[in-house]
This record gives sequence, structure tokens and C-alpha cells, in this order.
Amino acid sequence: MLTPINVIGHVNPDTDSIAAAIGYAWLLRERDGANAIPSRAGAMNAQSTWVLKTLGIEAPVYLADASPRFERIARTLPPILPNRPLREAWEVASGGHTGAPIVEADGTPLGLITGNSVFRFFSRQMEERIDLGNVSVARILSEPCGEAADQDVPRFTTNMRVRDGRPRVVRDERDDFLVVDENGKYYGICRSPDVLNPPRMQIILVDHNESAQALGSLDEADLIEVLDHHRLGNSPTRTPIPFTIDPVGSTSTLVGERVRNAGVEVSERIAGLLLAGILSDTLIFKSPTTTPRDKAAAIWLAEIFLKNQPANLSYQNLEEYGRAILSSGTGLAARELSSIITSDLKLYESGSFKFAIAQVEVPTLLELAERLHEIQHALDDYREAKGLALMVLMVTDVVRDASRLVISGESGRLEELPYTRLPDGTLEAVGVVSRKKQLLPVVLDLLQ
Ligand SMILES: [Mn+2]
Repeated sequence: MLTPINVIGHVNPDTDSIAAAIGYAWLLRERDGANAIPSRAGAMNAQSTWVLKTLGIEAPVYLADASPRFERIARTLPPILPNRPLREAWEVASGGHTGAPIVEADGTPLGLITGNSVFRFFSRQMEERIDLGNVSVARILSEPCGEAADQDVPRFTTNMRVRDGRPRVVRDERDDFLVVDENGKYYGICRSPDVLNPPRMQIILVDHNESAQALGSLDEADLIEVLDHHRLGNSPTRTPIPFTIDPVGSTSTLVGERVRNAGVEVSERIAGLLLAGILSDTLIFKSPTTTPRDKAAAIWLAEIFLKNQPANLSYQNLEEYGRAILSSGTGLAARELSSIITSDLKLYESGSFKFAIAQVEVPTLLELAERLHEIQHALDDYREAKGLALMVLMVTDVVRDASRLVISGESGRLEELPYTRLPDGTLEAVGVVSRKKQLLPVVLDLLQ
């Protein structure tokens, strides 16, 4: 079997990370015949959940870290029922290089037939039957194999880290161990050499390259490729790898371009998914990070998707689809206060002036009013706890391209911000959606 390759986006995955992982894994399978598995490094958010459900696409596999699991080293030998004759199990155990798995009809493993277990069974039979005089090997081999199984074999669960099972294996005299699924049912057998030296996972990072944003234990895996559109911040690799950082608006753009160049036939679902990644990351081309390449890729994908939409959908154009995607995100009412403030927070310094700008994207600003009071308090608390002079929360309405700024601290320094002050004390910044390219430069100017 081909080595599995996990294609995975950053932790706290957004729609671009999910779409790029699924789309790129699909291309690698389609174009290169690779065993590429779309993966995710965290829970799906409301928007990407909506996109996958709308398109009828399965969520990527969740990978908490890149440390190999027992599933990876398990050999899935066909199980043998305990009432089958020992001869049958012995043929498997002596023919292969592992023990033979003896498993009840309901999938519960009873144990393993190994050279040792059979030897012990023969010895017992000889002792018991010595008085009868005539002990035939053929007769012993026709006994139910369950009787001869080693029933004390340690069991490891498929999703357990191999490194966590290693101490147990090192202490044990056995060579073979059972692997069971989360329900304790038989999955396969693993051998001690594989436990002591498991194959490293093969990982492709999409939509990020900094290990701080990647799944855990990346150092235990082989990083074999990076496809991204963020600033460079990766750790060294063991060998040279294909490494792409292209300053476009989304990683889905880069995947879409590769799909187009490969000339492979792309389904409307994959086209709709990559299109969703582009529209989400560029806020339907309104984010200042958008480039002509994002639009070109989106238009090409939209042509494929809109013409052959799944039966339940009837989007007229790319904008309508984009607005539906952006509206599907979680509103302020349903979010934890702490996540509103800290899930996308960046710290800055201007001389000795320390400040923070947090951003939260919402499908509507209507819910801000009812939570403004507690948000303001939480900002004040956070700012004081961190010793900041100023803290700004940028609540961005991604459907209508406007932000509301909630300010805590020395707001006097921001009096000249070119935005409208509303009666509730917040600032209304129409057309402002990017912290990096729009808000931050204006704030830094005032602080000079
Ligand atoms: Mn992205």
C-alpha cells in the first residue's frame, strides 16, 4: 500500500484551510495517484461546516498531532473464530510472520495463537492425557483453537500514540500485540519492531508554515511539502522539499491554479469548495489582500460549479454564493466572550506604547448592541491584566464590509481616527475589513 500523506491546514481551521486541504489532497490522488488524506488540526467552524454540508463533502480527518498511532502499524490479518480447529490457526501463525488473531463472532478479540501458546497447549495436553497413553498430534490439532490462544496479550487502541505504548511493549516478552478499535473490537496485530521504530507520518502543510500554528509533534513527522500564502516562519526541514509561499488572497487560489494546470477533470463539488475557500479568505474580493490571480481562479471555478450545481442548490452567480458563505459564520450572540476577544488578537508596540488590536468576523453587526457592555468590560480587564495602554476590538461585518471598533484605554489618542463615533461610544468604519492593511497603518500614524 502507498504511504499515506496527510494534507493539513492550521489549528483553528478556517474555510480556506479546510478547502485547501481537501482540494489539494484530491489533486494529489487524481494527478499523482498519491495516497493523500485531507486532514484538519482542529474543530470545524460554523462557516466551513456549512460549506461542506451544502456541497455534500465529508469533513477532513481530525489529527491532534503528527505522532504515529497504532492504526498506522497494525496488520489487519483476517480473524479466526475460537471454535475453529487449532490446525487452521496454526497454519496462519506458522505461515505468516505474526501470531494468528482469535476473535469472537462479535469482534471481541480472545487472544493470539503463537509458537509459544501452541507449545504450552501441547505440553498441557500431554500432561493431561499421559495416562491415556495415546496422544496424537492430529487430535490435538483438531481441538478448538480458542483453547490454545494466549489470552493475556496486551491490547492497544488504534488511536493511541505508538510512543505511549512503547514502555509496555519493551517490558513484554511477546513479539505480537493486539490492536483494537475504540469499542474494543479487533482491528489488527502489531509487531514489536514496528512499535519500537514506527514509520514517520508524511505531512503536507497548507495555508500555514509556522510550527506554532501547526498540529502538535510535527517534529516526529516528515514534512514533505508546504503550500501557503502567509509570511515565512517555518522551522528547518531534514531534506529539501517543495515549498511554495505565494502572496495571493487564499491558499485555495494556489490549489485551484494547480488543478487547472494539471488538466484533470474537476467535479462541481471540488470546484465549489475551492471557490468557497477563495471567497471566504478574500471576503468576495473586497479584502485588500485580493490579487488578480484570486479572481481569475475564482471565475474559472465558478464556471464549473455554477453550471453543474448539486440538485439542492441554485446560486445565480459567484457573489450570491459568496454572500451565503459569509453569512453562515457564527454571530456574536453564540460566541464565548473570551473567544470574541482573544481568538484573533495581535499585540503591537509603538515606541513604549503597547497596544493590541483584536478582530472578530461576524455575518451581522446587529448582535453587537446586546453584548457591548460585557465586551467593553472584558476588554478593560484584559488590557489591565496585560499592562496595555490601549486595546481595540475590530468587529467586522464580512457581509456588508464594515467594522465597528470597541476601544478600551487611552482612546484620546485615537480621537482623530477617520471614523464615525456612534452614540454607544463605538466607531463605525465603513469599508474597513483588514486589520493589517487598513486599520493598523492609521492607528500607527496617530501614535507617532
Ligand atoms: Mn488562507
